[in-house]
Amino acid sequence: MVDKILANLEKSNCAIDNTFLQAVSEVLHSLEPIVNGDSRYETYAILERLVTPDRIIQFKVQWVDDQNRVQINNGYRIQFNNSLGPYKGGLRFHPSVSIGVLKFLAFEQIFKNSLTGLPIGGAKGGSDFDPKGKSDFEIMKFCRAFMRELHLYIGARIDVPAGDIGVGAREIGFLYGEYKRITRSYDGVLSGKPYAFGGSLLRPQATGYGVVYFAAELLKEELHESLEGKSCAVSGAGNVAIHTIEKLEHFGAKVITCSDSEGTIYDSRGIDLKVLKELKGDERHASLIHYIDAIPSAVYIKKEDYPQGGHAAWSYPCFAAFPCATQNELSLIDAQTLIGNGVRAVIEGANMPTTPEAIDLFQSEGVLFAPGKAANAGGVAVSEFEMSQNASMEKWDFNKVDRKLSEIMRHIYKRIALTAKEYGRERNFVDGANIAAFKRVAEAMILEGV
Ligand code: NDP
Ligand code: 2IT
Repeated sequence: MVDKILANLEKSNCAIDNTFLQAVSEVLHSLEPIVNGDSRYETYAILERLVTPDRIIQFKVQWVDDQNRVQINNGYRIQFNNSLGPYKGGLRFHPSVSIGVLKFLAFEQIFKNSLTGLPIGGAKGGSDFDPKGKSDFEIMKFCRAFMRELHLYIGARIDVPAGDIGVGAREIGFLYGEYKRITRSYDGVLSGKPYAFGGSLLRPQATGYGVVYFAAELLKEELHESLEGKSCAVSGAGNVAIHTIEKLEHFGAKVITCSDSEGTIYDSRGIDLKVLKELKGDERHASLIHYIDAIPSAVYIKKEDYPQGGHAAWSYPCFAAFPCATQNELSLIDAQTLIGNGVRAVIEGANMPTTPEAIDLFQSEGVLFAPGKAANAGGVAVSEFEMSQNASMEKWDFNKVDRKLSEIMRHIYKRIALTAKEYGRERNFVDGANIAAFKRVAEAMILEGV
């Protein structure tokens, strides 16, 4: 008993996590050419202020499982920067969640949200709660307990959480229900809500569809190519991966891989979305191994059967790769394999899925590389559309949201490509994204004073 408690404490208190430093280091290196040319950034200590969260909120989440056992989890919300608008960013429910991971995600969110051009600041939150294997009632009880604490810190003009890994419309529905019970306020304080009570059409699809709108623009402008008939590799099998695959298929591409935390599917005929959605849609957690029950010609590669340091999703020849699962899932070894197989573009659907060494290699080998903070910004953009609809008590139709989403994604591509060029970093979309996003946030921070 004591050992179990100590082991849990060790996990939540000693977790060494370098993802925040990884994210900050990439951004600061990108910013060198701009910060050296403008003394205001030093005068106003913009970089130091930008890498320090406004506040880190941690709370205890107590709930009772289906066997009437008391369960305790850690809950967090990191409000990083609200210079451009209310804090905005998802909630992640996954056993790997720690302050370090959420700091990296909240930091990235500042830049992503800035690139959308919309009035939203950066935040992230979540819990080390593991939704896998939990009943609907357990998920509901956990979400209600989580909101009992979180409601103290959020508000439609203060901080608007949404989904991320392990949090979809079902969880957001339970969270919003509890928020309304406590506050009696129907103000749309979360985005990604079910359509029945304030959700926006297209929010479930928005991140994945946006990734593909971005990719189509990038390929057209940089390579004079389209996605039609191209083989694409995708990792993940959750919200972002499923809708990336769906839109790639709409555009005539053939998606040959997808994966979950246990293994990878390779389907040379193209991933069957209906089968995939039955296993993994709407926060379902069945193992991908069952894909081959429905499609026996597909191949399943168990994670432990693939060589250390590599990921099977990246081991097949493809024109473009879309990492859509989690951070640091595409390593240097994977980059070497993809390049050896002739990949032309890598477009990130997940947040920071590519390691720094892999990014360097793609860039030096002339592979187009689009960072998640630009390519996956469609999700948060449609979240902001949901905030607008809630504020004005309107409902926009599907085509209106889709048109606005695709405009934003094309605009983000143009803005980062132009910025990269302007600073002598042509085709370096990492530097282009970081510089363009930074300029907007930094101006706001200067104007609002210290
Ligand atoms: P989901 O929970 O819907 O799906 C996550 C997928 O990734 C699952 O297939 C899961 O496998 C797999 N996965 C999660 N963690 C790991 C891990 N540690 N190792 C291997 N596989 C893992 O999450 P989303 O699709 O919403 O999020 C995916 C990525 O996209 C994340 O990086 C998220 O931050 C980012 N993102 C999400 C947005 C959104 O709107 N939802 C917006 C922008 C970015 P399994 O099924 O086995 O758990
Ligand atoms: O990483 C992300 O951009 C998200 N998880 C979505 C954030 C949002 O507020 O919609």
